[in-house]
Amino acid sequence: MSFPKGFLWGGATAANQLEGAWNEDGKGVSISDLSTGGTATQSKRITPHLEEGTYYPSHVAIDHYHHYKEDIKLFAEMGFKVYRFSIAWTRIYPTGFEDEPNEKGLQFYDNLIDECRKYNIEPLITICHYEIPWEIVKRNNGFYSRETIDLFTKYCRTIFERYKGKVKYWLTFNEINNGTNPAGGVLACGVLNETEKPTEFMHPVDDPEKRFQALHHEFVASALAVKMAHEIDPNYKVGCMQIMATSYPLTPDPQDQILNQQHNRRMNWFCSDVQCRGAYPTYMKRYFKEHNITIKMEPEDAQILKEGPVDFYTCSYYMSFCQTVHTENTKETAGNMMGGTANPYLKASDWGWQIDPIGLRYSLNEIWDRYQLPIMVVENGLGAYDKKSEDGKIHDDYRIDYLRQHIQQMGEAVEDGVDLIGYTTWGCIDLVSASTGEYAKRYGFIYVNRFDDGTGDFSREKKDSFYWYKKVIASNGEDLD
Ligand code: BGP
Repeated sequence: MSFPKGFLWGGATAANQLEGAWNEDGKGVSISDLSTGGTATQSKRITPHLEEGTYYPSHVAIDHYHHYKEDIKLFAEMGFKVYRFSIAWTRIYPTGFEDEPNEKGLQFYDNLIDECRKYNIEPLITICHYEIPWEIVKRNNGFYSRETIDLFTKYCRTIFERYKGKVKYWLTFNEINNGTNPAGGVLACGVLNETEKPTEFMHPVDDPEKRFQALHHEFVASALAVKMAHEIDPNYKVGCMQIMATSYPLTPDPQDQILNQQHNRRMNWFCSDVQCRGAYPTYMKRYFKEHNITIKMEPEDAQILKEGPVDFYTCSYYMSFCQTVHTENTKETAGNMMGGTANPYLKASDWGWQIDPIGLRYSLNEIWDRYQLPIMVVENGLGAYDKKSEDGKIHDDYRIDYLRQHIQQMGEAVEDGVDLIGYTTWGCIDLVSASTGEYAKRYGFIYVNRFDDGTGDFSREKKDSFYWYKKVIASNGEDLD
């Protein structure tokens, strides 16, 4: 299996899950800073105010803000060609409403980018990764208000101008299509219909019309950002970022095919169709009609979408589900902020996400056939309980197995003709889980001594997967042993 020359191997993180320093150097409060810890069975909560004595994992996370040099050095040692991270909007515009950006926040990302450049690591920057400023959530219900488009494009202009010449790849909204689900709508769109009392993250007060209206504003904001980026620097490439929640019909019953097609259209294709093709797909008309959803659009919106399609497609990929009308003997399975019918041919991770490497090959082919745009897999990995062995080391052969099988299937997709240009594994260094707010769910090649009871000295250690991934990168994906 051979990957194209110049293939971008690397890892991915998000500011709120690793930086910590939540109120340092002028940073404001984001929705994630008001998210408590949780577990797979106990939903994390979003609280309207900081509760005394409550634990908020983003506040310290893995303290990357003060360890970034050490962390980037370790990424460089593995041979990373690319590092995907996000900028915390609240470091640049603390509430989102200021006229002038926060210089100290801008400086932090200057330093981070320079550190990557020092090792020839290409930065891949997510502009908005579940980190909408809390003031925007409170005052505007996130992207539900049209005003938030301007707040977002102001932020984009600031960072596009500031980092010109040092960055090539940008992603507008992380997992934008998560906004088609209730919990995802909170994180991806900042739509929180109840801000006076705590919200159980997995069970928010949901208003689908508001979520889809917010998504519309994100589409417009994203298209404006793409156009602006190209005007500021013609070398900029701007991508979309989707959750690829691969889904199969459980049985050959034609009813299952239709159910699955409808599910896929809403979940996996709607947002990328708008962002890659520059227009709403016709199939959503019926969905909106049947769900009593009316989206307010301004006359200029269609033209804005048309003028701002993305340059490349990216997605996260962790697991797959099935769809069926025959629910009598089926089991439900957990997944990335959503659930579905379990596939009897697949095994699940410790958190119940069904592991499906072939689904990655299948989906990459589907994406390529649909858009003919370069593709990057910008999240993939295994969240697992890592335990130190008697020799004091983490022998994470289960993680290596997971990644090996997914890389093999990406290789198959490349052979199939897919224009795959990069791969960044999720949580290349242990960090806080997005869905459950835990440290215990670890993804990294690098172990971080920090635990859910608040103990740990933040020291970093290499796991077995660290040395393995280094070989994978050095051999451009040929040595997977
Ligand atoms: C994606 C998010 C990431 C990340 C990952 C793993 O949905 O973009 O932020 O955390 O999933 O999910 P979790 O952290 O819940 O295991």
